[in-house]
Amino acid sequence: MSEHTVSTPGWHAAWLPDDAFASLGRRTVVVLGAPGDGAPLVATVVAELRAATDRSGGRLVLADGDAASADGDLPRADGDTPDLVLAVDPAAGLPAEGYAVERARGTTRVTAADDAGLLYGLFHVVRLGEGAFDDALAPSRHAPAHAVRMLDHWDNVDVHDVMGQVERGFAGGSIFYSDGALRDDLTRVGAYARLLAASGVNRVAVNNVNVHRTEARLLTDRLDDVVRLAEAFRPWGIRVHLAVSFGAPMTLGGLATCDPLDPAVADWWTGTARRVYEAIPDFGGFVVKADSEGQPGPFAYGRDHADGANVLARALAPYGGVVHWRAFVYNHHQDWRDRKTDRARAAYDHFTPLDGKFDENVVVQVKFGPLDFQVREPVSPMLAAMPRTHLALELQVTQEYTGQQKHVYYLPEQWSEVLGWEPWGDGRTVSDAARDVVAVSNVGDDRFWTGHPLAQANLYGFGRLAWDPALDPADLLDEWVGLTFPGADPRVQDVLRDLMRGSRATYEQYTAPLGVCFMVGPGHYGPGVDYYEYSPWGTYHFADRDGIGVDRTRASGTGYAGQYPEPWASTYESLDTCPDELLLFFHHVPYTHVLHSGKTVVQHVYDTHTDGAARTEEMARRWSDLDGLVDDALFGRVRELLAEQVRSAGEWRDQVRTYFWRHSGVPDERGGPLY
Ligand code: GCV
Repeated sequence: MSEHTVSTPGWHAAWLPDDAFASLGRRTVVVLGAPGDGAPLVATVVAELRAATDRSGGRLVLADGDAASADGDLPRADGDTPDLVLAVDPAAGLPAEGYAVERARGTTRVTAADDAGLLYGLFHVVRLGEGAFDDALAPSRHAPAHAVRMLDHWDNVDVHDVMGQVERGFAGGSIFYSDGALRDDLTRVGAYARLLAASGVNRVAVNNVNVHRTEARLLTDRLDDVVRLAEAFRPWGIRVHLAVSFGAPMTLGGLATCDPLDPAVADWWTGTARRVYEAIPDFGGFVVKADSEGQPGPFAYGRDHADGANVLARALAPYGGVVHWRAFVYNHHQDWRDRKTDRARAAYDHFTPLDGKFDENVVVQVKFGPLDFQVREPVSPMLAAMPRTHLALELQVTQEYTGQQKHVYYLPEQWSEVLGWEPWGDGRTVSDAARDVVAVSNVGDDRFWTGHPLAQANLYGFGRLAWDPALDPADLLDEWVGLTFPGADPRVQDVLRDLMRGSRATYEQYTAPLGVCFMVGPGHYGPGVDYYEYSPWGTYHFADRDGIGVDRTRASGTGYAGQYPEPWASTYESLDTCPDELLLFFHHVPYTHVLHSGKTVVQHVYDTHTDGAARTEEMARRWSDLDGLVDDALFGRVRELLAEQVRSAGEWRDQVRTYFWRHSGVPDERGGPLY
């Protein structure tokens, strides 16, 4: 449990405070053809509208008729022209989950493809606030870029000895489980589902991909727990997935093997999937971490990952379920003396030879970079190398390496860069290459949901970017501020812009420089320049008195740069063209190597660390301007965490600067302290 967990009931409203519905709630709203037509999400929309209009004095009218009949003459609400009409119209030619918004003759109209579209259309109107009723509102059509927008929870049912209740969780315990069991009261899960629906998320995997003993049983004799979770998510259009262990036929089924090509193993998965669907007809599917960091997998039987994924996929196929099979496969028993093995190469080397061998309902889930959710690493080349395989891009909302929800780090800035990156340099993006977008959740039972209240913006931003990767992170930030702090003093927006825009760049400045990865201490928090350097998990910087960085070129290094298509293979291969921010990821260079910026590597490190840490002090000062302008508890929490960020950034600054000084012997030309 974090020190922030409160025992009293109640939680922060995040981006759905009642006031965010005020513009809508004051109006006369008509829902056409609802409810009771077998579309449960329409009932959710009606309940939201009823609550909003009751609170703010508006009026809700449920009218008969379909959307088409209302085209000319909008339904009258006892003589009034309605301000807002919402209707599902399957004939409107909108993509699944999509909706259109237009305004004419004093009425705003939301036409949805289906009931999910109606729900998303409602939240669109909420986001617009008064703007939804402005005659200047331009007509617009909306549909998700990605059909599957999923959050993976790394929640354990039992508290794990090392990883706790939520692996890499920084916001208290799990909102699902407590003390070895599903919580009795799932009201908060419903509130969470509502927040997710308002951001655009439509799938949730409810347990850790490291599937331990108790958690494995969610698939079988603890399935009732998953049934209850599915019930809590269903009214919000969210389907539930389960992380399962590849070893389940042995550990749960009592078989002597889990060889994917053994017919008894296939039968076990078939029977198990059937029972899951009998209990949860809209179950989403399985998430699998196999042959990865000690989890069982097909390698033990001389089989490959396609064999492994397909046996599960065939069990799910009759019901429309999918397998998200993770590509996070690498050797975590490396020898730092071995300079050939390169963790960055591993996923590509294992998976790309299998392109085209995965069944239709397998989605290979790829972390955005080749290592592990670092502040700066190149985009994984695998995302461009499996054209005959469905891929999911995996992001991490929980800030494992990015400040653990103690540091302000507005992740959409980084995700937007990843989603929009063009692997072939020809306009096609990562978002085009990945069918699904998935992220590890940052939520816990903390009253602010995310520990750091400002980390709520990351959760919100994930859903919005998964829906529309072209959204500008700066606009998304304003949108989140507008919803979370409705009617606040304009200084709130100014300060939050100041703190959060560019916060990824600030974090990068004071932590691992120029694409060197890890450099983190135990638990992946705080500086540990050599902490991983001689460990079996990989070697990340090879610093000595002459230079630093990993040679990943084809010419003289591990060859990783050659996993990219052109133009990137050549761009990264050459010192002349490799972008500064990734220099040490791809090249080993002397400390005096001159960057494109004109600075030497070592002076760049001195300067960025000094400036980045100083910036956190400014951030803390800026926040103090909001005393009295935002909720006291929220103000206090952020102030406390900023103090920790300032402390931690100072520690990073001093350790990294001193490390570079002691290894290079080059003084800081600006003359800052070195120890
Ligand atoms: C769930 C990193 C994390 C692990 C995590 C793993 C993964 O290595 O440190 O806690 O395990 O990624 O993504 O499977």
